[in-house]
Amino acid sequence: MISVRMRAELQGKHVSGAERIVLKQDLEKTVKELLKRPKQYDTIVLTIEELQELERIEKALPIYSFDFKTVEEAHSFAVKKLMEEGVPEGLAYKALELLRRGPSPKGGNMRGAVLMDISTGERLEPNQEKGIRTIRFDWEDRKHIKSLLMKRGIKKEYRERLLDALALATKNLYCGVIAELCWSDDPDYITGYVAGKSIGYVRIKPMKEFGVALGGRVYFVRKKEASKVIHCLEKRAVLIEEL
Ligand code: PML
Repeated sequence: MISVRMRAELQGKHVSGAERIVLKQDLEKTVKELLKRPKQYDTIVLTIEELQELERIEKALPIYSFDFKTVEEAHSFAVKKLMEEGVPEGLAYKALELLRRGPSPKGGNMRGAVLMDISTGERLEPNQEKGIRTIRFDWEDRKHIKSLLMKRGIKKEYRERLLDALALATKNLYCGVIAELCWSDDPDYITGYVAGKSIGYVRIKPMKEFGVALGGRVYFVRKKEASKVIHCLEKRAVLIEEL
């Protein structure tokens, strides 16, 4: 199988990214499809690599969706859910605040995720501007999963993102992340999520106001497991079989 990854930039800023794990015979079709994703860019970087090993995850996290009237209510709910996974309340708020302000030490977004020690809140990513990127993951049969999402009533405008974010969150937990908080940096997309083994993939809207271009991901991990988790997130290739 082949891993195909695309990332696009505009004036040095990350604007779009996507990836697939496909059969060699589908490579050309996949590259064409990924090249259509960024709306605006001045640079696209494509990485194509043959995978030596591939692991399989039988089932994705279960999906739940919750809508709230205000960002404050949505955030309180996210904190409650993170606490169910063992994240201390203060650290859940710290993570929300990081994404609200922009998690990069320079301010603004990071390309990768923040890795936070679940006991102390210490940031564990070796490079705080780059963060940790979860890569090398996909669905075994993307089309099939997409049609299942449609049957479950997920609207078209959400399907593609949900597909990508659910696969990513599923790989994260498989690699030893205990809980995750995420919302998009796309100013037009205000649904975010929290995820964990017992809470599942919990979609929450609105995690921010429309027009806000700040967002990102925080992964809560145990410090002693951080390097093993990072290795898994960045190196091990996984395909997810079922929804
Ligand atoms: C969803 O479940 O609707 C996806 C939420 C997170 C999207 C994150 C992103 O696209 O950057």
